[in-house]
Amino acid sequence: MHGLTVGSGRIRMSRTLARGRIRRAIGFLAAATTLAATSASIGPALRATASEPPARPLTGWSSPWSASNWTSSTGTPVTDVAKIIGSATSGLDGSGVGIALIDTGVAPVPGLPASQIVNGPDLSFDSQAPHLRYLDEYGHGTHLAGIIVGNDPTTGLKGIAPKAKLTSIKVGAAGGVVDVMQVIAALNWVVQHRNDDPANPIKIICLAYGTDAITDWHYDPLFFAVENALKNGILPVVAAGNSGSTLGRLNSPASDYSALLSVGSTDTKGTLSTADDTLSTFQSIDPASKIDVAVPGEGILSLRVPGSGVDVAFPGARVGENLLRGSGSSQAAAVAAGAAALLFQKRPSSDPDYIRSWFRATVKPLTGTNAARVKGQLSVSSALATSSFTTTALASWSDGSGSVETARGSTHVVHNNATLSGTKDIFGTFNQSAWVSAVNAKTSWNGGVWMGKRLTGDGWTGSSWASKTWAGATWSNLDWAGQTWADDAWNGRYWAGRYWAAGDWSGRYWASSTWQTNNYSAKSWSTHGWD
Ligand SMILES: [Ca+2]
Repeated sequence: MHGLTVGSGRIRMSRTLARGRIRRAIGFLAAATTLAATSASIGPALRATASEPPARPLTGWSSPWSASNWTSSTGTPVTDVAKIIGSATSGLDGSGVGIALIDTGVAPVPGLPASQIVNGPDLSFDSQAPHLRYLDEYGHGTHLAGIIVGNDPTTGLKGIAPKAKLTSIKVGAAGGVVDVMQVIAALNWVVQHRNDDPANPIKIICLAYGTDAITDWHYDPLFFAVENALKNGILPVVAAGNSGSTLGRLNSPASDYSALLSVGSTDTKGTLSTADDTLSTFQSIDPASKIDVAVPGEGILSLRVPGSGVDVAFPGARVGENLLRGSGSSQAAAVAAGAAALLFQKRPSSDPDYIRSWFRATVKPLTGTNAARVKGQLSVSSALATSSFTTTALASWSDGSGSVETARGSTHVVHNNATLSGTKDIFGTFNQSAWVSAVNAKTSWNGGVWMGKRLTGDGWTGSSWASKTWAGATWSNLDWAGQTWADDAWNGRYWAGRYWAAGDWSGRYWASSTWQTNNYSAKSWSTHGWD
């Protein structure tokens, strides 16, 4: 079923940890436009209470994180997706290729091999609660990670590029809440650290994030950050959005066509043949430009994070203990990112323009409604059978001087009733011209300090379940409104207050049995076969 369930309404999440019984708050809300042709289905964790301030709509499943639906329709296993895109018999597995996943973090669930996961810096609001650092409370990033590098003998899940090295840069907090400046900081970080692991250099950024901004490509700062990745040998693979024809354009930054591989979602019609596939009805389209490639993105069976926002809100999407059906251009972007890793493995010295042109030149035809809004269906097998094509490169670049506020579109985070807007990052004043110069010089990051403000730890000295971890840090700078993080966001005062209904989430789903004890750490890690 499509067009089902996009959450709109306040996200409130609380969790009481079994250890210490300390309640923490993540007092951020995102406001965004509401999708047309959808109906809200809000799970128990998302109910409003009478004592709350006026609702600020949050469409976290569609924007800024471009997953549209967590459906109860028939699921499509990733192994079938691999057959559909022609990668299953390619003999390629992504070995030697690094992929950066800028998303909501990843959780150590069964089927996500620690050996393939690197926890990069956690730049999200959650990072200030050490027990939440790197983890995926939303359930989005883990789902995408499963599509890319999952390997779960229990369910048969196998990612598109199971031997790629996936670096998670967490920017989305509980509920997916994130500001565009955190995404920009993450893009900057990836560029500066793309070669930290010489055996697995980062060649791809999977970005399933987008705003409804109306951009000017000459100046847009998010485009500038994306293009800087391209300039440094990294292919941005970006979800085109799930707004159908409502916006009349793709999400930003997918709308930066020439700089990246934009990805749309198809409905497979439940068959392995691509002949009957059509563009998903939720897929954002641009009447004046074509999305680069489309791949299956509906009802994709990937890893579930028990107790996460998505899992709690859409119990009907669960399949067994380990899997969840997810639909959206997010899932499609993850498929395409995995496919790109296979081509980089095939030709390791390729630059991103070459890989993008290779995909564009070898798409298979798509038919049906709005098929003309896409160049065609991505095909790894067609690409591998083709050696002659024209490589096109980006000719004109954003200078990064455009409005930060415009880049946010209608999505804003709110902390203690203070909206983050204008030329500010989460710590306040942002020197944009200095930033442009620093990005060009690859000096915007110095250790854990971005543009003079400490966002995270200083290097690969942290610890987590993953194979390698970037250290965390406590924020000492004030927020954009001059409020301290410690007093207002992370202690019990805020959590138990009017914004949050403590009982909804913490006891039942997160703390008592799901998170820290049975399902994850203990049972999963010790008994399941990790690749
Ligand atoms: Ca089909």
